[in-house]
Amino acid sequence: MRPEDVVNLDLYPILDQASPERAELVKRLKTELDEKQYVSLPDFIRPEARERAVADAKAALPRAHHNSSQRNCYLQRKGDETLPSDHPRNLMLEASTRMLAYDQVPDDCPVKTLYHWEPVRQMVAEIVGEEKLYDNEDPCQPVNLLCYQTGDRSAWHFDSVNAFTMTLMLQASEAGGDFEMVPNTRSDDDQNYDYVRSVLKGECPDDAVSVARSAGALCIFRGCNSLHRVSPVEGDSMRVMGVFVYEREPGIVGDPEVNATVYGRELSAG
Ligand SMILES: O=C(O)CCC(=O)C(=O)O
Ligand SMILES: [Fe+2]
Repeated sequence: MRPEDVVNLDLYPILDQASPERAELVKRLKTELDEKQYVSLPDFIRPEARERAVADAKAALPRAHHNSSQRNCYLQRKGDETLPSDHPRNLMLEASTRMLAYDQVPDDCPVKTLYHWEPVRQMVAEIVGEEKLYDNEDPCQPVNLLCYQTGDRSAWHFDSVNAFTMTLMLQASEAGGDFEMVPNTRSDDDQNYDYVRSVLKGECPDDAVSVARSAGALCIFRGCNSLHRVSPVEGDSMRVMGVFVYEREPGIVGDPEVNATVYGRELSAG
């Protein structure tokens, strides 16, 4: 499929850099991201492209890496014995997801077509306030298909490395699978452990916003300082999410240890 047939250009006229419609759209989305820490772009891809990507995910699913683990919200599997047992670093939460790495997704899958298309990359750059973004060049990380079957979930966490995260809902679950976020749970210079603990313990449910995600919706969020999770998926429909990583510099590849954990890749000896 051509990129023009993947992206819904009727709703998102991103092709003409000079058009006032595009400028207006990007400005609105940037303001929303700055205010809420997330912004959702409904019907960003066309139904045929979405269906193709779901079919690709289903075909590759037997090779997916099943991540099933206890971890804290900093994505660590080990706590810190020097801290109290109810310190956020010692609160271990259960997560279970099925991960398809970039090199397990067919090259003509619409999620790759979209990711590598300059008009999308440039639109995202402007929304997140970067002059320019680059594709990640790791064999595993640039584009993933993250699948959630019945009972799968992602536990409260902060995203570690990236200033923003971009996801695309390809297929929603029948029930559950809600993306929830507590905006600005911490800041760059304050870990805010007491508040983080309250959220992890379920003591402030009203602070979490549930981000509506219909199939086809693109979401850009700042997950570094805002705790977020995906509630357990219910029903037979697999929740399929495209996850995209753009970089501020060219030539970025991932950390082999991260790839071992997230994608189940062997760490080469030495
Ligand atoms: O599956 C989702 O909606 C969220 C995934 C997530 O937390 C992430 O990619 O950082
Ligand atoms: Fe995340």
